[in-house]
Amino acid sequence: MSTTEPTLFERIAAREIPARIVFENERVIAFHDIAPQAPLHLLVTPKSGAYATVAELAAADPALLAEVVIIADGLASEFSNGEYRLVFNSGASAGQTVFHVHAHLLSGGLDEGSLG
Ligand code: DGP
Repeated sequence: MSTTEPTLFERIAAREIPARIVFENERVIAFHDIAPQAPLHLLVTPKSGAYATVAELAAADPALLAEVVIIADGLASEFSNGEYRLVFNSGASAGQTVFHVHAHLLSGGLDEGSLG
């Protein structure tokens, strides 16, 4: 039995912490970022916190990474104009603060100069 504490996003998926959830299936959940950096800013993440970074997820379960990307694409069409930036911060010095892999889906009002 693991004694690892649940991650923040596992706690959101378990409804222990409130969030504006917009999508959920067996393995993936998406919700609004608490501090949006674009008119649409969703976090799309595996429900499991087993993978800290996108590279860990890609190595361990590429199909799940592909599912995250395809779901993000659909949400960009559902909630915005279908065009988006998909960002995975990897490592603290790159701005990662939650070590449970997640895609930032940013859409609307982005231009070439903004990094999201
Ligand atoms: P990153 O810096 O890439 O690890 O992104 C973490 C994101 O998580 C950051 O944009 C803010 C967001 N965030 C942090 N705490 C919460 C929370 O309690 N609820 C929601 N919805 N988002 C959160």
